[in-house]
Amino acid sequence: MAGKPPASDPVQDAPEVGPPPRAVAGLPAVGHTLRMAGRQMGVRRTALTLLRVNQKDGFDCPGCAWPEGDKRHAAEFCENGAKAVAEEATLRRVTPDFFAAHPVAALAGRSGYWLGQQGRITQPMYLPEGATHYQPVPWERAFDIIAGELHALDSPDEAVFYTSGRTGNEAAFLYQLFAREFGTNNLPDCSNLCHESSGSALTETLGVGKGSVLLDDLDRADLIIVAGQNPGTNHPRMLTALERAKAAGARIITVNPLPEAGMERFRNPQTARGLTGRGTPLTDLFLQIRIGGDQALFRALNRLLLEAAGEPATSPGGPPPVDEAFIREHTHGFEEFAAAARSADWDEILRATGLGRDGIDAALRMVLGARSIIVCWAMGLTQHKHSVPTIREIVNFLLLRGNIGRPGAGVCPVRGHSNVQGDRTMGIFERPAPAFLDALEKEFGFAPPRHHGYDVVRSIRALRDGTAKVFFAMGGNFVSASPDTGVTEAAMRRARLTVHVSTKLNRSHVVTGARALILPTLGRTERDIQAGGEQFVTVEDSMGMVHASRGRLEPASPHLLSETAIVCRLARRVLGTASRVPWERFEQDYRLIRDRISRVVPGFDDFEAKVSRPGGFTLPHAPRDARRFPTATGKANFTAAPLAHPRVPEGRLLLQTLRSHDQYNTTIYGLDDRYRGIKGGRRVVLIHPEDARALGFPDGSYADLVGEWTDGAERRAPGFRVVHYPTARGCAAAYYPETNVLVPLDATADTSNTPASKSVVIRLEPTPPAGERDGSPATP
Ligand SMILES: Nc1nc2c(c(=O)[nH]1)N[C@H]1C(S)=C(S)[C@@H](COP(=O)(O)OP(=O)(O)OC[C@H]3O[C@@H](n4cnc5c(=O)[nH]c(N)nc54)[C@H](O)[C@@H]3O)O[C@H]1N2
Ligand SMILES: Nc1nc2c(c(=O)[nH]1)N[C@H]1C(S)=C(S)[C@@H](COP(=O)(O)OP(=O)(O)OC[C@H]3O[C@@H](n4cnc5c(=O)[nH]c(N)nc54)[C@H](O)[C@@H]3O)O[C@H]1N2
Ligand SMILES: [Mo]
Repeated sequence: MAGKPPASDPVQDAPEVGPPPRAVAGLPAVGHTLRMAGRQMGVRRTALTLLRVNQKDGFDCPGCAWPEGDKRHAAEFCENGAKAVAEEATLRRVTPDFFAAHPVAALAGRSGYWLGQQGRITQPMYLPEGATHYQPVPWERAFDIIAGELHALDSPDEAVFYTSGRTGNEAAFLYQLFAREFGTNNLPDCSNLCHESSGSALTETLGVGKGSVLLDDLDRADLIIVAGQNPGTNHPRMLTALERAKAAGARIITVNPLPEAGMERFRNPQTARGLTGRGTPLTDLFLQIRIGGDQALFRALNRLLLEAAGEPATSPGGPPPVDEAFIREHTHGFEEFAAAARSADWDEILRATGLGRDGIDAALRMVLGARSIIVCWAMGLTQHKHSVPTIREIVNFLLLRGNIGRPGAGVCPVRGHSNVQGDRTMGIFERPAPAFLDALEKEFGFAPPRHHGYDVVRSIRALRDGTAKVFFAMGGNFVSASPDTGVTEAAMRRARLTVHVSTKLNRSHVVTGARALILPTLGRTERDIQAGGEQFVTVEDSMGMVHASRGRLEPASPHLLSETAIVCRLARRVLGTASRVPWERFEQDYRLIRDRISRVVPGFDDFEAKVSRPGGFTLPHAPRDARRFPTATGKANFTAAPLAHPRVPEGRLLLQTLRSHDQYNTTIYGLDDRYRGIKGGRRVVLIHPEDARALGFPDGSYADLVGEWTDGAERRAPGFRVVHYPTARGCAAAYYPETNVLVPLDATADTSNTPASKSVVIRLEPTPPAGERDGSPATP
């Protein structure tokens, strides 16, 4: 039997705090997983479902975008993948009765955790203007309402079409096709909040905005640098790959302001020894960097490599410090870069990184001894004002030693959502390449708009200013995932209509425009039957591998439509007979969609045949495959940017907003963060004991976090329990989305426009715990 959802909202600011574990995963993780999954779907369904995750004939795990590899275990899942599956395959249901019993205003007072725990949405629901409750609505009427609002707009650019990264390739391709045939490039996506900085930096320097590393490369690497990433929680299957890499001789440098337990010792739950033994130590060198110090660190390494190149004795027997032949043949801009690196100022480097020379020198020795180097990163590098130059500095570092287009080497931005990379490949992008639009035009016979659309931040501004009026979301939780919660919520409330294609209830359903719709859809785990028979969808992982995903479970409700069907019916209703796209046939048979994709998107020729093979296929990647760089210069570009790092005034801290072990972005599975020793609460702020003492906050005291930004507006996240924690000095950490209220809308990364949610300047103000304060705890 599955358990009931929580009746009331738990208190979230009084956790138990203890020491983090000495090793991660192993038996405790397996037990924890089965308990959590069992609560959502009962024992039998848990076993049946979890055995299907990431199998070649099964469904793609909705957890993360880490690739599967060829040798699969019977249970190719990890703790957090299993939780993601359990959330979706839950037996709990949100029915029209639920909506009749709960006014929207009351739901808006609930935490995101409580909303998500209520279960799967079973029917399309409509909130008419001025109504207090959502009411059931037939699908056709829902499409009429959307078409009515879209047709009433003065311009197609007054509509915004958001995508979260779970949408399969087929639905994503049709969704962008629909938006463009309707007439807009307003296709913001979660990538804008996530790896956009990686895409911007890599496109400019290497010509391809994706990683250049395949799973096998990890086995062949001599050195793997993991910077700004917490794989133990967010990409647990990566730990298995790192363990294997170490067994094959690789060394690992971890760069992080927090000592993350997952990178210390790993007990592989797929092996008998891993279940019970002491585990494998992963990190050889831990560089506890200050938040935002990574550009300075890589510049320092680059400076030292250039200096070492002048003294050939530095790496006897090893590869030369600098790969001059590669630089000559394949790169552009070396001189300017080298001048900037050579003049990098040591005082500034040490201030920015918070590291000592000894740590940087130790890293240099490991670099000099390594022929093939991989750098992996995630949100710790992408969500700062200077993220794009930071990632470009990593590219400089790899280019210097010819570490692009060689086995065991390369750039490895580790993506988040399971198909976020595929959605972008399918054309979900507010700034599409002209060649992509040309291909669409040729294939479908209409003229797509050429001017750029809104990304996430620009969409919020447009809604706030009334220049966007209809907001449509293909998945996700835009209101909670976006920065500046106060501003974003007010912007959303100004919309004429907000529409969400969703599996589960979330805050974006209860902070709405004048009218709102919830369109419930099938999840990855569920069978997708159309007029043309049983369908599968395709996805692309973080390493450019494309494969099929087939759900096997009975859908959560007979009223659900697949995302593809929703797009097809919406497009038919909105575009009518003017459209020459065969929407109806696309809905019946997804092979027809793949056929069109094969003719529009490079690398997808012979798509159907290739994706029907077990395990799928790898997309081409010119720098990786042939050291060909499709950049403006036709070469790999070295770049020289001024050195930057966040400035923090006296008495203030630099806050990063990150994930706990029991959440998937805005979906909160539970209130523990086991790998950081925190149990039963999310309103915590982690601060170095010395900093906390200097500011007058003993461990266990309470503080409001108050944002300080140039616009002078007050941004406050009330009531956090202070936890003394060994983070880098001057830095603090607290969970997202509770702290999104502190991230200013205009504080974004240069070039990529990604919110700088890993470097927020805050001060602490003392406050009593929630129970002793006036009013109710601020939980959302
Ligand atoms: N279980 C689970 N899995 C997930 C997700 C989830 O929420 N839950 N989310 C998915 C998504 S969409 C994404 S994008 C990924 C996110 O995966 P991660 O990027 O691992 O997620 P975060 O929790 O944001 O962790 C950021 C890490 O960077 C470090 N860091 C912060 N600032 C800096 C800095 O300036 N420099 C350096 N070197 N390090 C820094 C933090 O201490 C932390 O270890 O995970 C995906 N997988
Ligand atoms: N402060 C701060 N903010 C951040 C971040 C941070 O580190 N700090 N990280 C950013 C990052 S990396 C990301 S990727 C974004 C995430 O932003 P989003 O992708 O918008 O948010 P999610 O929480 O992943 O979306 C969860 C919702 O997706 C819906 N859903 C789940 N599965 C499906 C499905 O199969 N189909 C459909 N249609 N809907 C489904 C459910 O209704 C669920 O409530 O948040 C960003 N925001
Ligand atoms: Mo993400």
